[in-house]
Amino acid sequence: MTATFVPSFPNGFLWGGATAANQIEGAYDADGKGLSVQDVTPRGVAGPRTDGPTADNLKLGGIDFYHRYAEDIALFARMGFKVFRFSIAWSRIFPNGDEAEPNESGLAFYDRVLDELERHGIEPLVTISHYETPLRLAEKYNGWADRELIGFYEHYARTLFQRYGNRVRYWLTFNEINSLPHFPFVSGGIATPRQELSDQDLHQAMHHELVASAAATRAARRTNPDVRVGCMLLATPFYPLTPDPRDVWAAKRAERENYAFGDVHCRGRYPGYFLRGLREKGVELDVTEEDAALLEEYTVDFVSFSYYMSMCETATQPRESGSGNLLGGVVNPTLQASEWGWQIDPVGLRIVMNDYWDRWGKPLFVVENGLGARDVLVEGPHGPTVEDDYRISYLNDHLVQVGEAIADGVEVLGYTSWGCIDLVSASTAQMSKRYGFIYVDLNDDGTGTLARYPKKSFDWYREVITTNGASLRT
Ligand code: BGP
Repeated sequence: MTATFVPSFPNGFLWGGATAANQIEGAYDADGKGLSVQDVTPRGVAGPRTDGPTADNLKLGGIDFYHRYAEDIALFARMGFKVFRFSIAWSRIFPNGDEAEPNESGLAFYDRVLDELERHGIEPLVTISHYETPLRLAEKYNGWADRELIGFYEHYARTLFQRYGNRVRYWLTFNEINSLPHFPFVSGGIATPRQELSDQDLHQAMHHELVASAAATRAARRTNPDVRVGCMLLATPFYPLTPDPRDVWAAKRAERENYAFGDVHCRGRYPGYFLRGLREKGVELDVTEEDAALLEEYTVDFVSFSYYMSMCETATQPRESGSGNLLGGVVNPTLQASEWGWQIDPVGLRIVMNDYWDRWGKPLFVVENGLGARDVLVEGPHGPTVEDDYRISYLNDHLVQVGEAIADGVEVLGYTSWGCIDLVSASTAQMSKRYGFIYVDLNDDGTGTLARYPKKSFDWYREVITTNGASLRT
């Protein structure tokens, strides 16, 4: 008989929640902010681009964190958050991206956010670039396709480390860096439409981001040797659809497209399978001696990732494509899916954590995980609330698997649930795709009071944090 598994989280485990500037802040032009690529993609990552901000662009509204951050952080503190992940909007600090001097009002906003976090004893976890390349860099340079972006990003990152380096210990360089090949505009500020983008330019852009990440890591260590810099990957385990070895290989290949980014971040050089792919595509990467030295020397301190779902791959069967978090794949017939078709697979989280740990041996940080669902506001004993048992069950089951991975010997720094307060969806720009412990009264059409209401999961998560995971149901 197998004993019941009891998850045990280490002391000091960083429990918390995650957000991104473009999905929560609003105030798209306040205090000197420039436009970012998000401000012209009102329909989400995969939607069409507009020429400029439009009145019905929800991303411009966010949930008004720009003005309500104190209230929101106080709610996070009530749940007992140890850590809060947010991103800094690059175009608040450098409105065009290529200026020499930063915008002081933009810097001051994040000082205020950090003050508030400090007051509540919440550790900040900052993403330097979360799908928020300044629009000017896309228009003038074609984004990361241009080597010049490395210098602009390094200057931006150094400005952040100099200003906040004593207050922020954990930094992430690029959100879901491996989404670049799938959404080059939002992920890499590349204005050339995906269908017209050459393999050469795409891979060169990838290389520039990886070098920029290493350059930022160097700048961070020089500014304050105590900071920890991590990469951020979109994690999707791929399973073979059948035991046919050709399907097993198809799954491995799909997974390696993602691993390549982590391999460079963690090992400091391009893996052989990736170089073979470049040769076969006729791509000749421009890698300078300085690039190679930077990549080699400044590998990351930890690996962070988002995890929502797994996918299948096949080389032998008809493909039934599943919708998913930016990367496509084949539907797994054994799994249920969310209302948006994302397949729910808690065990996949344990698999990915073990794979990453075995492969790179770096501490992991789960910085995104959660369930996007349509919530219904009901009247509760203490005011409006949401009976979101489905979300509790999703998070519980995934956290149990984090516990399993820890028991397997994986070193894990913390867990930040995605969209800890309802925010605008990255892929669809909907407000009705909600992830939060806190309901925000805002509708897809932009109407609503913006009032905040704790959901049932709010109390559930507070209990999980208070008991350091002991309250989870196995
Ligand atoms: C990730 C992004 C986030 C976030 C999340 C959920 O890809 O890093 O910004 O939004 O997915 O996706 P969505 O908002 O599309 O439901």
